[in-house]
Amino acid sequence: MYEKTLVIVKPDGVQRRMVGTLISRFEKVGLKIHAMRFVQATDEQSKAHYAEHVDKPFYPSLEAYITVGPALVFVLGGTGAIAKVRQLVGDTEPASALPGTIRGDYAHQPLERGSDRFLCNLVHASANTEDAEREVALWFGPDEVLDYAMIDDMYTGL
Ligand code: IDP
Ligand code: MG
Repeated sequence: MYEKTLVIVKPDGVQRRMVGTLISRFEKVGLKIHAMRFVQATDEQSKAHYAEHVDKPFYPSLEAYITVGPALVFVLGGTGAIAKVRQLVGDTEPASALPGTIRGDYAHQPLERGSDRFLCNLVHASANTEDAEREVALWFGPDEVLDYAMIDDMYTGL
């Protein structure tokens, strides 16, 4: 099924000049960009986006991390895109993320879950259908999520 999912290049990805590299990883597997915005997230946006984590002990460090500088927020689409993007992104903990995943390849920070410091892992990706719908609507208005044909769509049937 065709799905849309929300992805964020977090501030560490921007500050490490990895925006182009990371977008490229998603384009290479055939995902389509439907929306994109460069944002300095507010504390309120962090709390809304990470609602499930607001009461956890690590939340203050997560909010400090996601608001430390601008982030690139975007919507990607494709068949099974939600699970596909999560697979590409890899495990939350950089040390456990498999080689070949974005976090496994580029996020070398040795911090583990339970730390009260920043757990920098370069990208966010929606975890499931419900989160994807909620997160896309949180960051983009309906008119900002664009549907259009890719070059390969134009040759279908030839
Ligand atoms: P996910 O990003 O792989 O979906 P979640 O468990 O939803 O992982 O956590 C959201 C984000 O919060 C993580 O990507 C990471 O930046 C941060 N985080 C998660 N667990 C911890 C922790 O134990 N300490 C510090 N930060 C954490
Ligand atoms: Mg999550």
